[in-house]
Parts: sequence; structure tokens; C-alpha cells
Amino acid sequence: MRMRIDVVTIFPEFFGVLDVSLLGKARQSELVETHVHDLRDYAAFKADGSPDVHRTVDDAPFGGGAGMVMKPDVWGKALDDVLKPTGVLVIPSPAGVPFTQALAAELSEAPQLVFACGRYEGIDARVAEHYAQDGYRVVEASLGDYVLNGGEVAAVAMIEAITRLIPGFMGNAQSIVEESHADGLLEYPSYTRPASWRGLDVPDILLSGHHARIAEWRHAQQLERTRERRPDLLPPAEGGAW
Ligand code: 6GU
Repeated sequence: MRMRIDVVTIFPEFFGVLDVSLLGKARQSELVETHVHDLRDYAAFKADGSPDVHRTVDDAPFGGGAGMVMKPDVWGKALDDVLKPTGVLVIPSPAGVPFTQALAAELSEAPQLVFACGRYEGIDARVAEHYAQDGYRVVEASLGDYVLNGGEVAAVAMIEAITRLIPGFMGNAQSIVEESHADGLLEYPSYTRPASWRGLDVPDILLSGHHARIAEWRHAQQLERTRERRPDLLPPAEGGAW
């Protein structure tokens, strides 16, 4: 089944990046189609039906505070138009749940993903609430603990992480099984020729031809790296911080 990805954004030109790289390949192979929509196309009229020459998409927050909030009526028109009955609504947000490999794998099985890219201080919270009430799966997800100016960069990262998991997309399925995070550990270090470079030698074990011992060494490297760099991924018995 072909996946459909829709993106709603006030910066549609940003998504020209989808035409290049791995994603371009997935689209050429017809495993995924992408459609980018300009949110301002849904802002031609105000909530009262009168024309809005400014095509306003944001307003001041109730309760006061810094920044602007994106208007629910404009988002409602856009999403009513774009979301299909089996679609999943993805809202990139620094206040979302962590976007993990497991979440990417789940989303790679959806018939349609709609990315709602918010700018400013986010989208009026009733938008997520409304579509969840209407029976849609709504996922507010964050890339990590830092703040971007808007959802666009995050949406591109999520789209790349998701589409490469669509069956038939990657040339080598084993490389997905072995990569970082697929088994909850960071990936082991990799080396290629020359065996000696600037005084640094490739570990002897990798030149030995002992496949079982190489697999053991790589697993030990995964554990060591994960303990060192990401103890939050490991249980305490493995030296981790669970
Ligand atoms: Cl998904 N959005 C924004 N605006 N900032 C982020 C993020 C998302 N993930 C990390 N920082």
C-alpha cells in the first residue's frame, strides 16, 4: 500500500528538500507520495465569514504572555480538507512525546500522515483535542530537548525517519535491523580500508574472519558506547540509568 504524506505549513517552499536525497528515491519508487499545502490558502476569510486580505494565521494568546498562537479556525479548515478518514495527525512540538525509532516504525504503517507545522508559540491546543475527539490518532511529538523556530525542520526529520522504514524502501533490510536504536542500543563503530590510517589501526578482531567473535565484539562495543553516551537507554544492571 502506498503511503500518502501531507504537510500543512506557512512555508511550503521549505519542503523542496523532499525532492532530494533518500526521500526522492522513495517517491520515485512510488512507495510514498507527498503533498504540501500553504496554510494561508485557508485564511482568506475570517471566522465571521468576512474577507481577510492579510490572511492572518495567528493571534495573541488568551491569558497573556509572549508570542503568538496559531488560530484554530484556520487550522480546522485546512485539516478538514486534507485529513482522510484513516489519516494520522502529527504535530511537531517541543512539548510533544519523544519521537523515537519505535514511534517512527509505528507511523511507517499508516495509510496517511498529515504533518501540521506550527510556528510561533504553537497551535491553539483545541486543534489536537478536536481531531482526537473525532476519532483520529493525534501524535504531538518532539525531536529532543531543544527549541526550533517551528515544526518544519522537525517534520522533515520525522518524514525521513519514517519513510526509510517503509518496506521495500531500503536496499538492505539487514542494515535497518543493525542500526542505532533498532535494538535499543547505539550502533557499534565501523571501519573500512585502509587498515592503518594516520597511525590508527582497525581493531585486529575485525580482520580475523571469526564471525561469531566479531559479532560478540560488536555487541560489547554497543554496550560500552551506550553506557558512555546514553546511560538513559540502559537498565541499571548494564551500568545504565533506568
Ligand atoms: Cl518537533 N518542534 C519545535 N519547534 N522545536 C523542537 C521540536 C519540534 N523538537 C525539538 N525541538
